[in-house]
Amino acid sequence: MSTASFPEGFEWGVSTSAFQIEGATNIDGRGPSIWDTFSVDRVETCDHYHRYPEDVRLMRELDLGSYRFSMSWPRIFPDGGGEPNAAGLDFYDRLVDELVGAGIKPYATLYHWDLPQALEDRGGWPSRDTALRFADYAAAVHQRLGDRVRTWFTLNEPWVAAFLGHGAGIHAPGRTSAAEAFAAAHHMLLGHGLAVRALREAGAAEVGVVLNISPVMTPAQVSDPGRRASEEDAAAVARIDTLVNRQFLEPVLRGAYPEELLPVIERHGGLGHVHDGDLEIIGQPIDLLGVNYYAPLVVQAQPSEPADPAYPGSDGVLFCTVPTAVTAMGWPIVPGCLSQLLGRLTREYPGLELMITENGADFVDVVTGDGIHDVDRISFIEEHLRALRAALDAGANVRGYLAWTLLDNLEWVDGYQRKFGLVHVDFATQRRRLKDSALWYRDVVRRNGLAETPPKRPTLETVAAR
Ligand code: PNW
Repeated sequence: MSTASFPEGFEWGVSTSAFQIEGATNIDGRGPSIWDTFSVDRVETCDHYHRYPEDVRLMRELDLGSYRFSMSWPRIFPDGGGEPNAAGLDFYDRLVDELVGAGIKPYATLYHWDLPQALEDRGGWPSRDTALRFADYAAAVHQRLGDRVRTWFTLNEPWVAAFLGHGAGIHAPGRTSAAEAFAAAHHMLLGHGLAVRALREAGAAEVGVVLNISPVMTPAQVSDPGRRASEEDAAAVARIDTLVNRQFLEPVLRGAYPEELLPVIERHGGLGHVHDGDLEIIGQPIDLLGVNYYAPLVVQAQPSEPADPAYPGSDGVLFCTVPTAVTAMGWPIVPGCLSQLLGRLTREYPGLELMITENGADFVDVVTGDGIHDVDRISFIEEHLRALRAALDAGANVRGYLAWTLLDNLEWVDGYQRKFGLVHVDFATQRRRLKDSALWYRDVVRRNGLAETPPKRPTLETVAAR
């Protein structure tokens, strides 16, 4: 096999999430979510709720074989419980039919951060009851869609939802308590485990979870991964790795919290929310781990540094910026980290099947009459696909790659300024236009791999000449 081609049957697609694209927040019985409450921006976004046939056609046009979308819990349970809202289920029924009709394999995510506000009002994720309600929700949607959706992801990026939402307070629901963040994380994990059980009992073919895995390293290791860190820096790296990665990987894949995390939770509200038997539920076998990778976390020891509220117990750790290329959001671009992290998962959890469920970048696109020129996005994805190819060579078992994302959309607190789409959306008219990256990605999909020689990065003159 040439270095640029991918294994036969490798899956190519895109990911999206309900709150970021659907709009239509007030119709067909949908209740408010914590993001409707928290968002300062308008939430109509891409109106995918009404335009899904066009969006599925776009995916078809790009020859994509797989699509990960999320379901809006408050469409199905507007009040958090009781009987499911049939009109909400109908929407996903239509969407799944449209996908299957187009030959696109659906991957459903049950929770991409839009908790029903009604459940937040009853305590939200810091309350154990939310985990039980999550399992009921999983069973209800499976009952309606399980004949066509084979693969179910429970949670998307529980670290972000728990710690940015309850620790740092920069995501919904905007709480700022380390104790609540750890309790929320545990109840999300418990909800995952209970949902896995419910889905298996209902006969689901495959079940998994999606984690944001950020390789953690010192500034020197960004350009020289083999570089040895000082003892202090290595300890700083390990602490952050435990909070972001191992806090979720270890319970799900080994049924236990990392030993070194327990005293940290103990110091922030205690372990009272962890009941006997919880870790057995959380650690039930899964079929597939979804990996979202954007950027590494770069840290070093700095004794005077106070803890960052997104990382309780991180006092003495400095988060660093490094002189690498960055995306418009300022996230460092380090494609090699993708190979590194796939290698690590393969080594530490042998036999685990992986899927890249998000990878992509926001850039300022050049929008002209003749097209949308996003060379930076093409280079970003191209370089990450080369890193993924290297990881496959080294033995990682990766089923597919889903780019983030199909459409420019509502990027959470950053609103509409951030552009992650392969497809440009004019929010005034809802007109969709394929960007250069979409056309380039279609070639990758058709070829099942990259061109032997990377496309020459266009210079300013060649962009202007087009
Ligand atoms: C992911 N961080 O979010 C989400 O799954 C998407 O919904 C989102 O649009 C995409 O990445 C781009 O941001 C993240 O601060 C948000 O570490 C924040 C972080 C990581 C991922």
